[in-house]
Amino acid sequence: MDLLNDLKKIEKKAEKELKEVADLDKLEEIRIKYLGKKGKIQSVFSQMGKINAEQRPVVGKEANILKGKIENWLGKHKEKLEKKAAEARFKEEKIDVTLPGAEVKSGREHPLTLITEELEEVFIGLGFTIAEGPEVESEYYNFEALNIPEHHPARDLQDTLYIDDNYLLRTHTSPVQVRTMQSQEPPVRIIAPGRVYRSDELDASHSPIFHQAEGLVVDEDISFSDLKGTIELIVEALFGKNREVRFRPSYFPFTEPSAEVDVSCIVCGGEGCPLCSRTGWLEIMGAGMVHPNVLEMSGYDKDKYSGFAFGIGLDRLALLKYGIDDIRVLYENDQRFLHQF
Ligand code: 2NM
Repeated sequence: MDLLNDLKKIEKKAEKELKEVADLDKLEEIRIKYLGKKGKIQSVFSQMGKINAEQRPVVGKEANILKGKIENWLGKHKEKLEKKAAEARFKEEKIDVTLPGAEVKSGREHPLTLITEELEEVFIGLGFTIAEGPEVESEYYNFEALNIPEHHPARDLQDTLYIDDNYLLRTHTSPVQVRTMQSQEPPVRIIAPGRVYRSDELDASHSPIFHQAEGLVVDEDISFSDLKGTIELIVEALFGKNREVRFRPSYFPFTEPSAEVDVSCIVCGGEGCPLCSRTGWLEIMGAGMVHPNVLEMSGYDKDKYSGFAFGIGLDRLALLKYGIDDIRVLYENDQRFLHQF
């Protein structure tokens, strides 16, 4: 048994193996192999009992020296490998701060939202309140309470989208006005914007879903001149000071008298052009004095109170205002269109 010779062999082998180590896991393996509790150095110490007494301190000293050497090598290697690993990581994680940032796309308000909010602002300025109501309505609120008789064509399946025998998708926002009259006494000054539905095929000028804002004013001594004054203010706020307004006699079951309201063409100013079909006028709303039957059915005293009401189509208004010629773009949500607003 020559433990000194064993130590020399161990040293050579350890030195060779350490040179070949490429990663930290392998390094730990080697540490255990040489310096561990069952390692090669320990095995030399374990065999000391078998050699003669004078040899023991010499072997012990050499074994301790080798142990220190291997520890030292391991430490140096560890440092080197850690540095290499860090460098590789830095290279991988390198950030080019000169690259352009990722674009954060923001949404826009829909043109119909813009028009609705603009209109609401104008009416709030005139002392109106915004009123809302259900889109699924009963026949009573959508037709009967509005003086639309049983066999009126508007009630026809051809024009109205029915849910069942009693319920339908509201064809105008007037039911909101009726609900308001039922729930509060005059004075009433409300505007009801919202979605409405008709059984129409989709084309450039029709959509089965469209948008309306209907206004209602009820108080003592409300006259047609109040209606005219209010509408002139609205037209000025929406289209500017230079527009003419005209009222043409018309008919609605829920108002008497009734009128269509035209504004001088926003493109030609009245000369005549393709937008106004060469008439010089654009029809922008319907209006009238609330029919006494409607006031009465909502529980108002028709001899004490009178009122006016009007309805504006918001889709057409948006098309006019933004110079668009096809209603469908309002419902397709094409980002290239929406991002222009
Ligand atoms: C219009 C035209 C004229 C209208 C009437 C009422 C109510 F509920 F007070 F009777 N609300 N809206 C009305 C009047 C609507 O739309 C073209």
